[in-house]
Amino acid sequence: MKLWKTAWRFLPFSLLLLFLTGCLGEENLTTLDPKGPQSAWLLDNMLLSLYVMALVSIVVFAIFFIILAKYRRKPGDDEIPKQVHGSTVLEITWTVIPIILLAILAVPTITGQFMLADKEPDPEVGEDTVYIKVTGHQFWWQFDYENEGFTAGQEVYIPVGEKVIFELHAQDVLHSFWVPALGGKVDTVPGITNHLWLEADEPGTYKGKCAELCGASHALMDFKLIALERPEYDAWVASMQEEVEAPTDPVLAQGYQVFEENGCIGCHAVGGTGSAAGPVFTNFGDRSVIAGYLENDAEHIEAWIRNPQELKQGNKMPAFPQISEEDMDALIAYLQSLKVRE
Ligand code: HEC
Ligand SMILES: [Cu+2]
Repeated sequence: MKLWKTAWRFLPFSLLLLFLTGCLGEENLTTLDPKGPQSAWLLDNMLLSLYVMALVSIVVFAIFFIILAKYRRKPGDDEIPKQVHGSTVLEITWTVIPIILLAILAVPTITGQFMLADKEPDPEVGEDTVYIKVTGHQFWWQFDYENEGFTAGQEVYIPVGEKVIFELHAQDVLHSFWVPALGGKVDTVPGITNHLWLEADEPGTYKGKCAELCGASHALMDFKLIALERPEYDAWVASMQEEVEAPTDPVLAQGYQVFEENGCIGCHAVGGTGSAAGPVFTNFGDRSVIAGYLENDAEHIEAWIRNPQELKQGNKMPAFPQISEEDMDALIAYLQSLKVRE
């Protein structure tokens, strides 16, 4: 009876867990539907251990219940049954079986570790292998394409079907770079360079998350990984490399002026290289979300600029409540005009 009482107490938690599993399906944020060789390997390896564990449990519990039923003490049983303590056959059997099971788990796990940690260029792509320097900031992501000479923010683009190598850094505190549909998570650590490679089997937008508690807005430190076919990817790179000219349209020109006069440009570079204190805006208009999670529309951009702390506690952007309505509209139009894709 006591056991049932305890079990009841856990019911709300179990239901809560069941409810939370709903979050896993959101926007590719699941490890159970792999979209690349890394994540496919991780899932296979996880299932292998699950099967081995299930097999062990089934066999052990079956023997347990059989023995419980068959050798139960019955009325009239006065003698102690035959004792098997010290049986060589049994001892050898239950030592050898686990060794075999562990070997079944160890061989693929160890070879897999080398495969996952490999940071050699893609053998088929060779010199064209894409290297991306990732920097985690409280609470946004910077992506430097150093060989190509430009920087992107919040959204990282890669070519499909190629091993892409990420060099991981952190600007301030520990973060963790994680694109569940494509691979495992690797921490970004201040002062230490970590590596990770990912490959996407099909074009698409994959959601990424910071997976290391890094401050008040850790939960909102999301990003997107966008995988494009090689020609499209090359076109994207070429547009990111282009010089960005000051706009000539009067409204956009006004917006650009507001952008300069308020010092936005000091933290948000447009075109060119070099890291800035905030996300680069060269392709701001292409982003599906801003600040990691807000829809990229006029309403949210304005709310963000006027009071970023309310939307993302503890982030490093100051508030600009003083910008006039007219200037704000021009500023937003200017930001939305910054596009490199159709
Ligand atoms: C002191 C540096 C700084 C200044 C000045 C600054 N920002 Fe920011 N801004 C940031 C940082 C840091 C973030 C990233 C916040 C986060 O997501 O944690 C950001 C994020 C943003 C975003 C969301 C970007 C995205 O790609 O997700 C917008 C839009 C933005 N800023 C607009 C502006 C505008 C417009 C101005 C000028 C009126 C401005 N910022 C001035 C630092 C700054
Ligand atoms: Cu983080």
